[in-house]
Amino acid sequence: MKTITFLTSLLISATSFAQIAFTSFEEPNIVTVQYTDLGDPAVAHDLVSNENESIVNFTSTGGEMGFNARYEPYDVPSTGLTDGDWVGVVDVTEFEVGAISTTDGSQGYKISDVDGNYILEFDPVDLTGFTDVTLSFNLLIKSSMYEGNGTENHSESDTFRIYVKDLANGAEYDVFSPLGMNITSLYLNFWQGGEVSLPSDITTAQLIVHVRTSEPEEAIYFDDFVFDGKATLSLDDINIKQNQFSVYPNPSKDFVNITSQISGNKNIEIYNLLGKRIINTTISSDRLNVSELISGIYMMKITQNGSSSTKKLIIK
Ligand SMILES: [Ca+2]
Ligand SMILES: [Ca+2]
Ligand SMILES: [Ca+2]
Ligand SMILES: [Ca+2]
Repeated sequence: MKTITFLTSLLISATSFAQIAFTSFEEPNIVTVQYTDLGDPAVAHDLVSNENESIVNFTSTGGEMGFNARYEPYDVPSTGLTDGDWVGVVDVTEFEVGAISTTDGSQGYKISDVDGNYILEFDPVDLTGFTDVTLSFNLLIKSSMYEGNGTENHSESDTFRIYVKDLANGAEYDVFSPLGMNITSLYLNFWQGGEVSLPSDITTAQLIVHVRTSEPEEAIYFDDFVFDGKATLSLDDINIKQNQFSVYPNPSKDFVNITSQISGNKNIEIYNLLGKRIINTTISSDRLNVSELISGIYMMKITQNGSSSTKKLIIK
């Protein structure tokens, strides 16, 4: 019985298409209370999920991708999300969407009335060992009242962009980008699906959604993000290859994210170019505070579960 299982897995792994990462926004809890940002709308900041309000951030538990939301003000700051807005994970069957049959499940993500810029960043996706990677999605653009062509940072220049960032070099690839267009011309008011192929040289991809809107009826919904690809190795070999660490942003300034494909504490040692150890710490999350480091080049040794890797870290 064991032998058969082994052979089967070998055959499947030879050229199989596999789902690499996905979210349908079905795992986060639903709270049908508007989100109110308690931060300063005049300055850019990470958004924090508030108790008993619509969820804007989600930590992955191994199934759907996690995501974190940020806010950036207009050039001349407005109220942002401090006035209470429908943003975050919503039950689309309870909202004014309709035509949900093309989406999966009942939940999606809604962004409206930002009065500034809303940037939703998803967990990095390791594409090592995959080729022919595609990203598919569903979206709905409500209202036909959007103003401007999205090229300026104010309330009469609404925009909505989905893109993938290559975390190894910062390159950005548009998935859905109306740059220079009035998004009224893209007004859908019903769910519409899309799929794009990603460049073959991306190893660590981050999905990002950017929305700039200024009215409650200027609402964007999206759902069903799926990274698919062709596995070039056995899934076991991919797991081994992916058990490396991603470090970003790099160059970095106040903090650096150190991610790996396995969970557990990571020991981080940072040395300057003279070989002097400046930092020696253990982190349980991905984020390391490096604000005490002065500008320059450092070597960072990351150890997790007995395996180590050394990477160059540049501090701006
Ligand atoms: Ca869904
Ligand atoms: Ca608002
Ligand atoms: Ca507007
Ligand atoms: Ca508003």
